[in-house]
Amino acid sequence: MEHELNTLQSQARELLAAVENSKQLEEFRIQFLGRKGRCSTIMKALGKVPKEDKPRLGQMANSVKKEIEILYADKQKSLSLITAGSSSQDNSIDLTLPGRKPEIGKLHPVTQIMNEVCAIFESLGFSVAEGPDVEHDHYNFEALNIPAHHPARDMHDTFYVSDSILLRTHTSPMQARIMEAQQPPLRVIAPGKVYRCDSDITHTPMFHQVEGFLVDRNVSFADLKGVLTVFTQKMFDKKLELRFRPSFFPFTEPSAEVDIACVICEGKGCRVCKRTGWLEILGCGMVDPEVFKKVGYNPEVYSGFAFGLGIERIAMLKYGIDDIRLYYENDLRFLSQF
Ligand code: 2NM
Repeated sequence: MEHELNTLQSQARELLAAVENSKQLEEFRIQFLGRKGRCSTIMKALGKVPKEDKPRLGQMANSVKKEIEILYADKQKSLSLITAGSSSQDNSIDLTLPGRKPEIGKLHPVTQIMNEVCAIFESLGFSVAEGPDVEHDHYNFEALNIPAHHPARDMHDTFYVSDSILLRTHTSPMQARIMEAQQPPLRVIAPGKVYRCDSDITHTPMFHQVEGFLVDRNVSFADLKGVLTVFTQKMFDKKLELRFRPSFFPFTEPSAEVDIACVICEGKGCRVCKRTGWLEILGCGMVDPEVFKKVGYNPEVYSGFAFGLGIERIAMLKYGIDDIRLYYENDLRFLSQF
C-alpha cells in the first residue's frame, strides 16, 4: 500500500508536468481524480489494510490526494493564462500597449480667415448672404454694369458652362440678386468661392472672396473709409495706415484700390511689399448709379458703397506666404501650422 501511494504520487507529478493543453488535463483529471479514478480506488482499498496501519496509511493517502488536487488546480490556472496570451499573439495584438491618440483636425487657413472676415463685418451690422457658384451671365455681368465687350468677359477670365451660364467670377452677383429682391437700407456681405481661368504663383483658378455693400440715404465715401479702416485694424490687430488709390470698376464710381502699410516691414520696404512699403488688400467704391437703375432703385434718393477682397491674398499677407498654390496642395506639413 505504501509503495502504491508512492507510485501514484510520482506518476501524477510526472504526467501533470507533461500536460500541454486542456484536453490532456481533462484526461488526467478523469484518470486520477475522477469518480472511478486511481485516487478513489486507493481510498477504497484503505478499508482492507490491517487496523494498526490504518491511521498512518490514511494520513498518507489523504496528503497524496491533496497534493494531486493542488497540482491539478495550478496546472489549470497556468494553462488558461497561456491560452489568453497565445490567442492575442495569433492576432498580433499586444493588449498591454497604450492606445493611439486620435489626431485633432483644424480648419483650413482660408476657412479661418474667411470666418474672421465675416465675424468682423457682422460686428459692424452686416448680414451674410450666400448664392450659387454657377450663375447667369445676367447677374455676374449685365446687372453689375459690365457691358458685353468689357475685357472681364473675355474667355481668358471666365469659365463658361453655356452661352449664358458661367462659374461666377466674383461674389457680387449675390448682391445684385439681393438689391433686386429687397429695398434699402441694406448692409450685406457675400462670402464664397469664385472662379477665373488663371494660374500662377499669385493666382489659382478657384479662390475665395468676400464682397460687401451698404445702401441707404446719404451714404458717402467717408462712411466707406470708416468701415474699411475699422475692418483692417481688426483684421491685422493694429492701427494701420490706409492709402486709397483711384482705380476703375464698372460697378462703382468713383472707385479705389486700398493699400495698407506693409505688415511685414511696417512701411520700410521689403520683399513682400516689393520695396514700396504698401500692400494692396482690396477694391472698393461708391455703387454706380447705373447699377441702382438696373435693380430699380432711384439713384437720386439712394447711395451706397461696395468693396471686394480676396481671402487667399489676405491670408498670404497675414502669414507672410509667397505662393498661393500652397493653400491647395493638401500638404499637412504646411496646413497644420495655422
Ligand atoms: C469690388 C470692388 C468694388 C462690388 C460692387 C458690388 C455691388 F454689387 F454692390 F455693386 N459688390 N461688390 C465691388 C466694388 C467689388 O471688388 C474688388
